[in-house]
Amino acid sequence: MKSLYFLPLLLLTLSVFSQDFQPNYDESKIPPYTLPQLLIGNNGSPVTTSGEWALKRRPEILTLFESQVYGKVPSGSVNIETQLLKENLTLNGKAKMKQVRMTFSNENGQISMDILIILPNSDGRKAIFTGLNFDGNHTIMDDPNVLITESWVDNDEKLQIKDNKATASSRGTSKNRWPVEMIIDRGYGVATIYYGDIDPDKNDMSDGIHKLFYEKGQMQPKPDEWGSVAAWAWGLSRAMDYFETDPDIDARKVAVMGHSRLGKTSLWAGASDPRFAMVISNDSGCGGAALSMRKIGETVGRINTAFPHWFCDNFNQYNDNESALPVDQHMLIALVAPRPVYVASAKDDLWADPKGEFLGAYLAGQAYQLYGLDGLPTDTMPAVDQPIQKTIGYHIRTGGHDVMDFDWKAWMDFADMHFGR
Ligand code: GTR
Repeated sequence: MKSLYFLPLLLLTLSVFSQDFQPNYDESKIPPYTLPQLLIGNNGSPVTTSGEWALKRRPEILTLFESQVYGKVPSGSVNIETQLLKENLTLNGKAKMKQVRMTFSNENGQISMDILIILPNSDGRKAIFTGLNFDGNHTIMDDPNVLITESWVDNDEKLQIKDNKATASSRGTSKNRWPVEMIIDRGYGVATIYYGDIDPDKNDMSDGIHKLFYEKGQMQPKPDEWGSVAAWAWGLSRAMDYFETDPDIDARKVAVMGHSRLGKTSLWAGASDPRFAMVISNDSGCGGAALSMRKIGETVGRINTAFPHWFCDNFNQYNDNESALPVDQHMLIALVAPRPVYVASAKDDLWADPKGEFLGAYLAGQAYQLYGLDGLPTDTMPAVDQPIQKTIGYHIRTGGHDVMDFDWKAWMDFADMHFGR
């Protein structure tokens, strides 16, 4: 996804980052930096009330993230057709499962995304956790009723995936990240979508949802138009459109959750779509909850080189040039205010910069204070495995880059608190 305009910059970036990127993990080697001010408007005046925040400052920041980081959704439209494909009981009758297909089409083409929904088998609308998955809906549980994605998937020897086609060999292989039964037992539902249904995770902008929004002759997004993260977030918002129509779901209690690149996505989905009542990012790192200006672990230049399709092309301007950024990631988290937001880190996940993720969450607190709500109480990180849960939540757990039961338990406690259970 590289327009010619950016060719010189791209060549420079490749030479600097491709061969021997050496991540810095030493706090004492972080270059001095000055973060952009969350509560000073573009015109230089301070923002002191929630009204000024909501009406002026928040839209300014949102626009900056749209044009400089994730890219905006182009104007244009698609027809949406929603179809209930399959409905059955699962988990020994404890839960009901629905599979809903949303098909997006226009004169440029057609794609479909399947939402797998599992809800406690009892009366009443349910609060749910929704999030994208990496390998297909059929990987999150063993139930053979879950349809196998027909979309492009990455080849994977371990999962026996060849020719970019998923098969039953990968069924249930992500179930450790999706403790569905534990979630159902706590009274919540789960709704998940394979991210590749929305946009295959490869540097090819001729497929996925991007293509449906091209103007005549357009081959790739413009420099300020959406990369894959924003496309995946768009898919989550379309799922939200569906949740609003499902009588079994309480659409006012939808928590959007994601891990790693999909944690960057859940933050952007929650920032750009206020219908998500709670936002959770797990190990989201660079381009997620971590402050870019710390340049520790993964950096902007490195991420744009390794994954040129995730962000908009304008984001390349900040490769090894973080001090020029008009926003940093604490401002992304602040866009969720006053809704509850949770940032989770893992102790051994240094690539994602746990301290930078913590500081992002801590500094976002300024926006919450305007609403009289509590963010994180201090700028000192909590001990490992000791969640802090205010309107902003944070924990750093034992272990590495993954989603574990510890994380889910903490998020459900947080949801109990904020969803009034
Ligand atoms: C890494 C990438 C991270 C993170 C991760 C993932 O390779 O550098 O930013 O997104 O992938 O999504 O698993």
